[in-house]
Amino acid sequence: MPSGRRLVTSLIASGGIYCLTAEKFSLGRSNIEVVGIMLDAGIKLVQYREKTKKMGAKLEECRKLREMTRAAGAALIINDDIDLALLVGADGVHVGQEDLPVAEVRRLVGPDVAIGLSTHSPQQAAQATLVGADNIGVGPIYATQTKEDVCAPVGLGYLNHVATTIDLPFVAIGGIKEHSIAEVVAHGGRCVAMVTEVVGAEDIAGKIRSLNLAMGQLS
Ligand code: TZP
Ligand code: MG
Repeated sequence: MPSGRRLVTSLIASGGIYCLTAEKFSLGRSNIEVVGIMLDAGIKLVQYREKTKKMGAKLEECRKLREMTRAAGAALIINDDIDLALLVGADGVHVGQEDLPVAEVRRLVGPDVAIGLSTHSPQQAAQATLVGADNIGVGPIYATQTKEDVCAPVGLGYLNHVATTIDLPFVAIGGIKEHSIAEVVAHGGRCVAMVTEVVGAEDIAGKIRSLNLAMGQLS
């Protein structure tokens, strides 16, 4: 079985839809229910991102999500909480510019866990390669209300810069909707992350089908 690090790296490099949890935007459905629908719809990249839950509740949820993602052959990535990622045997972690530095995260997680780093500028993307990130988030592409303390949108120009000059798997994120996927793909996006467009859909499976279609028809 490939390591989680390889799985995450190859899935991001292959492109497709990357889904993140956000229970407060999930129309009353639990993360477990929502991720179950995502996996049944064929999603292979799931990031657990919960900013307000208590650690004990997060651990319980992530243990279940680990079982579910493993059974589906999907990767589980944990946002921010390195301890949680290690406890549940996640495939990857994702950190921001103001979280623990990538080199320190690597010391904690060892060689087999993928490290993703959010970037918002060409300088940060170049630095990400130097510090040993396995993949980078590129965004926010468009304005978004989903993330608190979010920086101004960096737009499609930055996405195009990463697609053409940075030698790391990357994930376009931030304010992306079904109607904007064409534009994201046209600017080099291959792996596209969405939060509210998916978890906030009444029909999550139907939304994933049409997002896949939008990406597949255009790539
Ligand atoms: N990182 C950059 S923007 C963002 C994150 C986690 C939130 C994206 O959420 P949405 O609902 O797809 O705009
Ligand atoms: Mg963070």
